[in-house]
Amino acid sequence: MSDRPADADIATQLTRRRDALASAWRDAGGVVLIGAGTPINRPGRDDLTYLFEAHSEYLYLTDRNAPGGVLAFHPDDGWVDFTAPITVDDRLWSGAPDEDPTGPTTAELDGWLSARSGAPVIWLGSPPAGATHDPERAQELRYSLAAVRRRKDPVELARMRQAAAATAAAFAAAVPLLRAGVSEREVQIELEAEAFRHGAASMAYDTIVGGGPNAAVLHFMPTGRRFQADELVLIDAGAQYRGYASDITRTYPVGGAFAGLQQELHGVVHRAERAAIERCRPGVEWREIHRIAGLTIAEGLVAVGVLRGDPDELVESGAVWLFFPHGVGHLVGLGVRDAGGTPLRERRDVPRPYPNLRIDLPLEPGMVVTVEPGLYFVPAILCDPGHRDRHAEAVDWSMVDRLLGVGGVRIEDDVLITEDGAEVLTDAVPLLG
Ligand SMILES: [Mn+2]
Repeated sequence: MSDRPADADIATQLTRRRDALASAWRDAGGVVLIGAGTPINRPGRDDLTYLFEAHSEYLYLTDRNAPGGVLAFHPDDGWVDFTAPITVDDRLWSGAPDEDPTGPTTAELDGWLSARSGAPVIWLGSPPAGATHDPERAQELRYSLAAVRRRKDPVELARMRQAAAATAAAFAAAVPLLRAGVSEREVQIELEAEAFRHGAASMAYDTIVGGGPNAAVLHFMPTGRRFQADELVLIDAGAQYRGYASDITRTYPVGGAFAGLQQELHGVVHRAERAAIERCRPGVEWREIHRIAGLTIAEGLVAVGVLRGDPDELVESGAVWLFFPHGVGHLVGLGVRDAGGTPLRERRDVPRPYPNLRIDLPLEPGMVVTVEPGLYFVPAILCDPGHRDRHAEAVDWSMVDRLLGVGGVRIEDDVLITEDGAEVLTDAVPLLG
């Protein structure tokens, strides 16, 4: 892999990240401990564990993907990085290095804490079992950490570009396989193998490959089902590189060419994605990006004949969300859902106009968001008598009945918010149509 960020860049950014938090936490009123976490046992599988990934808060501040460590902060003493001691078992089973760690180990943590007795302890990251602390204070600190993490630095962006490049190669390998008779699982295998060949450490999430009606299941796990001629195939997959994710969706036609209506539906979603990305720039509210995507889909569905009426009203009434039933995207970076889960306390009173928004805040330079509008024919939604009653006039239900089974279309790219606009990090991924 070329263009790996140099270690010196990582050291510079770790200092910058920790300095930013030291200012925010100067008055935290205690010791902050950030735990890496420990491997989690697989129930009933004896000593097997799930793949270990250090807690994202620990990884962000140490760049160390190893279990057991604790990063400590005290307003007077600054940062102390306690790593896990290396045991004989670690060397026997996992080939841990012969040399002991040069810095402090977690065996010294209790002594360090008792020398600061009286200072309350606040845990972030993954606290050890039985740790006592103040979860409300932790939530306050986590909020400021999430604010720092939202702006991606050059090391993070370099890793995300590597992840995007591996994913682009993976999708390019999948496209020629989309022929009648090939299975979802076969496509998943070849796609992931190509991602690994291009430097992916793992996939950032379970790869989604859905053919035909399965394309209408938002997170469909690939099966042995074989594609039929003229179906749509929805692929949502992303390589992970040094902890950083890409998250990309394309919808392709089996056989390489969209049939008439498929072409129109794909065009609607593509226009919605372009319109949403076009609007991405600092200061714009994320809910506005969501509204524009929904409005463009409403316009497209009116043109196709599925919806009737004024597109703005179809957004207001909720009719369009029957076909676009998820948020337009989320933060992506250190993991496929990056630093976006923390509610924005100061906005508690702002009404949420749309369902399912994973973030609800204005865009800032350095954020990376997914923009992923979709348009689906989901029987569980569209066969609901309540929905059919409520939107009796706005929807051509007989046309919907004919389209059940078509599946759906989603197009998703990862978008970096720049000082004056946006850059699509993932536009090397092949898009047909
Ligand atoms: Mn996504």
